[in-house]
Amino acid sequence: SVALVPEIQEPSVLQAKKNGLSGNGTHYEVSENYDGDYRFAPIEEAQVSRAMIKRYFNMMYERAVSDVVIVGAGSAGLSCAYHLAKNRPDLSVTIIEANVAPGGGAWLGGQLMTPMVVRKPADRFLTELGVPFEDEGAFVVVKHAALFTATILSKVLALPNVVMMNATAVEDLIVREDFQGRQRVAGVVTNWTLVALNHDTQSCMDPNVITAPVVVSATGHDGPMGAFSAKRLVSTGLLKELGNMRGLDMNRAEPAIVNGTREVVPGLIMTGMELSEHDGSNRMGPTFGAMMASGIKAARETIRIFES
Ligand code: AHZ
Repeated sequence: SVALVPEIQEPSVLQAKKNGLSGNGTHYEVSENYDGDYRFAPIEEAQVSRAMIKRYFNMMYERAVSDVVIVGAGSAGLSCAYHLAKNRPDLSVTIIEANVAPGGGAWLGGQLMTPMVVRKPADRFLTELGVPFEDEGAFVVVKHAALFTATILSKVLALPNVVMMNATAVEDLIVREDFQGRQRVAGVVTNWTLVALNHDTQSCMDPNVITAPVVVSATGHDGPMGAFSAKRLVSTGLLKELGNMRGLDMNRAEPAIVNGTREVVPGLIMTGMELSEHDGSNRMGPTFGAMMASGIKAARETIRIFES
């Protein structure tokens, strides 16, 4: 039979020599000499493409059926992912993030300033992650919000049961009737974010799907894409109307978000500031403890569903 897709050969000795390198095809002479003789192992350009493509599309293939999909990789979504994936290594956790850069608003504190304020007792989560802070009594301050976000991102992505597709938007929810006749969220509908933003400029660009028994929505408050699931629940008739986020009140807002974190419709757990739009609770502004504690609670709720 004729191979339609040829195997890429290891860069040949000839090619290696042409590039001024010596080697026998598998063992290349490399040099980490920074004084003008730094030599890399040779590569065929297509090897780079295939190294990425096969991993990415294998990942998409496998995660088309996931145990949990987390929508949004802001402070709430990442806190949920960390607690969930660490405590249940048997569950496949798939994070979908619309932006190229995961982290949501948690690269900064408030008004584009870098320090991040976390009210006690949520500082315990920082200690668990190994993020240093200054203690101010009732609250602690991380010197730069990016220190929290970079640390939790690196820990989440290192967990073997977690994958993240960024630059990918959740465009819709899969909603099915369960055996009791109740409407149940059973997964998400995805598209590349660049496509999701261009549905008005091109003819139909159909999406893709990921099924999961539990979806955790952590898409933040209203914005270009925010409060996605809360709004979609309204347009599908599963929620009568949006509560709409109320004005800033730190003391009311933070406990309301954490204590309100729950399965808002069967199969869909909501966490973080998206809940303020769903429930009509206050915003807290630049204090992040509620995002961490709400993410952890969403993870616990998810585990409870899998254990029931
Ligand atoms: O890109 C969004 C962000 O990274 C992502 N997202 C939104 N819609 C999406 C969709 N598909 C995939 N349809 C989507 N991803 O969700 C992430 C939300 O992160 P965030 O930081 O905006 O929300 P959060 O709830 O994790 O943290 C909120 C932080 C805030 S806002 C606030 C206030 O305004 O008072 N206070 C705090 C602490």
